[in-house]
Amino acid sequence: MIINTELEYKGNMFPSQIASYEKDLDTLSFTTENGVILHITVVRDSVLRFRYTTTGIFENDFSYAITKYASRGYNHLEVSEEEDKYVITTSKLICHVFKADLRSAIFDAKDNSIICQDELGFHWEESYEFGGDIVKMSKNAQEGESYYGLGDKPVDNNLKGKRFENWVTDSYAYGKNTDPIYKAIPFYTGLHNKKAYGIFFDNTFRSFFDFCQERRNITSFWAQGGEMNYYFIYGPEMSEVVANYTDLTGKPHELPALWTLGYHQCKWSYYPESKVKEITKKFRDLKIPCDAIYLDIDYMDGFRCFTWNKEYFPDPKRMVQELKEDGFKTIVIIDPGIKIDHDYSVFKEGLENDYFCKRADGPYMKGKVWPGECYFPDFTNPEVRDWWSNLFRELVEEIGVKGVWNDMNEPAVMEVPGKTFPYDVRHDYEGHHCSHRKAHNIYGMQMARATYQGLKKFSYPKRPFVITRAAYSGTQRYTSSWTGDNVATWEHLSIANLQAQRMCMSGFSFIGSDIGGFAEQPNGELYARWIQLGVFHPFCRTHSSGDHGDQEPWAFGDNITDVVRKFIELRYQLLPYLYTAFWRYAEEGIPILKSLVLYDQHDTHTHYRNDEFIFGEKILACPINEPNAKGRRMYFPKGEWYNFWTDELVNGGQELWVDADLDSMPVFIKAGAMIPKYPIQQYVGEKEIEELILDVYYKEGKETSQVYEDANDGYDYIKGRYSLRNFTLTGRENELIIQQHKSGKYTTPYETLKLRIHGLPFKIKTVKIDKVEYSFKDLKLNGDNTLEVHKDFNDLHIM
Ligand code: MIG
Repeated sequence: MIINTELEYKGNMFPSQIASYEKDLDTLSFTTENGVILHITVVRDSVLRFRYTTTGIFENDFSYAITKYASRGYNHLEVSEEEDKYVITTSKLICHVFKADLRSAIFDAKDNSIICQDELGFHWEESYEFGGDIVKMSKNAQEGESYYGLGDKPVDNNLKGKRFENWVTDSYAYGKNTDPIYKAIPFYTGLHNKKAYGIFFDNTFRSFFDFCQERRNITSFWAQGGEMNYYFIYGPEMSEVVANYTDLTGKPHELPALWTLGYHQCKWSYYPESKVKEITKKFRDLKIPCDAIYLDIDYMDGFRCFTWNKEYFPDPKRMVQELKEDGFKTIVIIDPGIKIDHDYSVFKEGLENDYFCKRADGPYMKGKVWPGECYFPDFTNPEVRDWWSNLFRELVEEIGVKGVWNDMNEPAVMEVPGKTFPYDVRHDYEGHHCSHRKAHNIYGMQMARATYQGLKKFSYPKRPFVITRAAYSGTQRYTSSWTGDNVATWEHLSIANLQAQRMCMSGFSFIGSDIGGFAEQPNGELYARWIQLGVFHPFCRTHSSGDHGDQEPWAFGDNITDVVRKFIELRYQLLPYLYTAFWRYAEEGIPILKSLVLYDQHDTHTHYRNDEFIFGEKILACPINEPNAKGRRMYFPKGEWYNFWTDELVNGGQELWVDADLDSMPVFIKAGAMIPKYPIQQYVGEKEIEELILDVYYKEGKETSQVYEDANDGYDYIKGRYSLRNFTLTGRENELIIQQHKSGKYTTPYETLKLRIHGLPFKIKTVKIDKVEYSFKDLKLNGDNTLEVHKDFNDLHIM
């Protein structure tokens, strides 16, 4: 715990006896004799908000994290008073609030089992240096409890036994267990007795979580200022906890354009224009699919944002247009630091309008970044965000740039202790003026938000695309993200896997790592293994610092190029599958990657697994994390799984060896799944899709699958112009039934579904499509059980 060593030491203070209780609609208010107030708001039957003040009044209620679209409302709320406590009952939860000391305990309303219980509960320490309180909470860990989440922490999935800090930090070449790094997502899921709940501590000050490290049976969290303000989210399924957290903090405001789910190539830096063209041409010559090419800071004139180095890029508009004709979308980097230069229009505008951050006593916040000495826009001011968003007009509307990459937005400052702004810097914070202590963790989020606003405006009627390095809870509404400056080592390959899974279980699914590693150079084997993992991440981009050598798919010899091509091609084939998973995420908050614990928390074997994960709903993947491997052991969750490469059927609930030479990787398909595929394209939209392939994996029993499609970009889907196919597969000993229920007003360009049936245990004799029977002879059936059916069929019986 934090000990206040400044001045007078008063130590921890605690709420005393409850003196009064009031109920105002959905909010219950408890006041103690020593003036502490607790507000419990019933957000939903399974979501309670706890908010404490020690001063008798609450500050303005404002949060950057909580979305205005969050669902609210409950079915049942009852409060009763007993001798020693108040009892709050919803349809999902029972919450006790003890009269003696304001502590609380939460139970499952179904079976009265304990879910989460205060130990000391809320307590605080006065902050002599800054005013206000250091706010603290401690809870009892339940027997066998495990913990998950917290954003981008580069640690094993289960957080038990560790302590963490949330303070957004530029962390070049971080390693396993480095903490904190780029993101602050103060949300975790606790799991015990097969039941999961979540806690989102919505406090943007520097905060800490201790999962039974300091004391074996105690979990605590605290922050250096602000309010004790947290949401308790009940499952009991972990997937529900994550979905409810994502509902609170927001789903992506729109689906990403399909091309953004293709492969991206990046380096620090590709310049001049001829180099960019050489790279893009090579992709097409070698037939390696690629949709996006990146320009890092060297495209600018002296690192001035929104300018071009005309020597390297004499005619950006022409170049971007030519790249576009070849299927490449151009993405450029934009940093927050604005060069102090009185001849530079962005600087002048910022200065004239008073848009830059200032120190406590008035001078501008001056810091050194790539352009030299800079000032920094205060993105927590809505007027500044508007201004910033309009700066993208030329880049996006005129020049045709399709995406913007926000870097250094922690904010990173060079050559100073702490590598960021000092605490005293002032921020608008939507009119709730504050210091950098409070605004630091959301600065990058607000920059990405302002960028998003610009991209959205000027890309219209197409969808915006933004990438950010720094993030706080809720940033997923506006942007994708990458995991920052990793290193080309085998350990970092497994860190990338952990970080992507962890971000997904923290509500932020549009995530990927710098494939191959940013710092240093991978050998061909490491690069190939990393590509294999990367094609199963929602955001798929190779990036490197460049000064250690080339890192393009062809940089490691023909053998490696072939492996890389094979896996990027697989990514493009799986695009409708990934897009469907993204739609599920954007609609319902279901993470795109599911760690095994999130997939099946009832199987305790999953609680400590790190490497295996589910991609979308039906694909089990596990990277090879070691050099010279011919395969590996991995755990299979319960159920039946088909080896993707051989169709061999594996029974789950056990650990098994899987062969995987360098050109392969352990990938399995859940029995009963129907996996949609497109043909291989060199970029999204290269080909008209003439048929949808559905790989159908036989199972005895029932399984449902979905395929979501739309125009791949634009906003028509919001008006109902999408196509959703809901399939139910039912397998019996000598019959396979597939039913389709279709919804949405989008007409897909193809007419045919090509079903390729795997693992069918019988020989096909007859097929009935919508009650019409076809004998074996009439069918366009070839030896491998491939069947072409009209896309609108309702009911298919294979006998
Ligand atoms: O101080 O723009 O994480 O992806 O290539 C380094 C140069 C600044 C850090 C980013 C990295 C990017 C690099 N940037």
